[in-house]
Amino acid sequence: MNVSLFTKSLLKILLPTLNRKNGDVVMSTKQTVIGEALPNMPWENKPVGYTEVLWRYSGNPVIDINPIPCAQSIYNSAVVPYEGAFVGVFRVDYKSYMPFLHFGKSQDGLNWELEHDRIQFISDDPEIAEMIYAYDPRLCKIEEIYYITWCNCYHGPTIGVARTTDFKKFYQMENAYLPFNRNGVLFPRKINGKYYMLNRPSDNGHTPFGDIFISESPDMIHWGKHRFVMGAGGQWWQATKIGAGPIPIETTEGWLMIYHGVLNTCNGFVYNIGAALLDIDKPWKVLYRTNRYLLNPEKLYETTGKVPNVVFPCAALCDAPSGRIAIYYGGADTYTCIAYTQVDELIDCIKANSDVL
Ligand code: BMA
Repeated sequence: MNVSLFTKSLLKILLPTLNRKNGDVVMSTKQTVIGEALPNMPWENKPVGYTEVLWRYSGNPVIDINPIPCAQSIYNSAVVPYEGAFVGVFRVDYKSYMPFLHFGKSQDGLNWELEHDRIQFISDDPEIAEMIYAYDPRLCKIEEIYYITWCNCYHGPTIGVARTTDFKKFYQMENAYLPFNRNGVLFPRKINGKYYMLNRPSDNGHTPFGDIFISESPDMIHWGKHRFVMGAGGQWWQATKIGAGPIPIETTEGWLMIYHGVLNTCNGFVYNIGAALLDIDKPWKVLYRTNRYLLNPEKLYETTGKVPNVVFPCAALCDAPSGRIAIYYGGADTYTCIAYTQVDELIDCIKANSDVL
């Protein structure tokens, strides 16, 4: 029996546990998320009468426009639990509109203390270290190391990779791919002894196409065995391009991958949020995939800003026992926002509204 099957069986036997569904504590015979408890993560119950499976934090946006002196906006950013609180790597668009990465910390995941200077990555190779722009970071803890992946400029956009253990020194590694590529999203553990990263080959501009692929690595430096995961197409909300969002969440039903899907209209792109379940041991195999969006731009902080009509998820916090999930997403390329969901409700919704293309 492999490790993940063993973990699944063990969880099924050992739990009942306490589940908090929509805020009410209920006895449950299963825990769907395979992960750690995070009882201090941001949370708000679903508003009474609200029927959608993702609901917005009532205090959105959590980071408003002109947040620190150098910045026009902070959005599409990455957050993880760290030493009993939360830390983040943030996409900061300067008043030149050039984006760079800044570190931030927070006691509650809502109120952020943001560094005014950008992260200075340490690298032995000046060619790799040259920082022209950096955006859309993801943060992933694998075996006590925190990896940052982001859209990095190396003769065009590709996936930059760095690691840290203390959020003080950040070591930049090799770029994962040749240009052009975006949305590099690591899995939070090795699978069959290898690292895996979702990614989205693209072009040098506002790419009018894009499918999700997965790549394998023995060492986080050399990436290969590229496999197709899923493509744009089908329903219009995801017909133009798609890209992985937060670090996938391990569940007894597969890897929960929250992603963005893009509609092309006569007035430009519209970015929405959907979700899929991927096979635990062969994550390039899609088990279920939403045929409708789960969140679309409709609030002012999503429809009005630098780029109107964008909701773009890059991080998620999860409390495994209760299945609570907080998704951090960018609104209108201007604001940092949060939406909440509960894992069992979300998985039921994915399964009930699925078309695997
Ligand atoms: C994508 C990326 C994101 C951005 C989105 C909408 O191509 O550049 O950073 O949020 O476009 O503008």
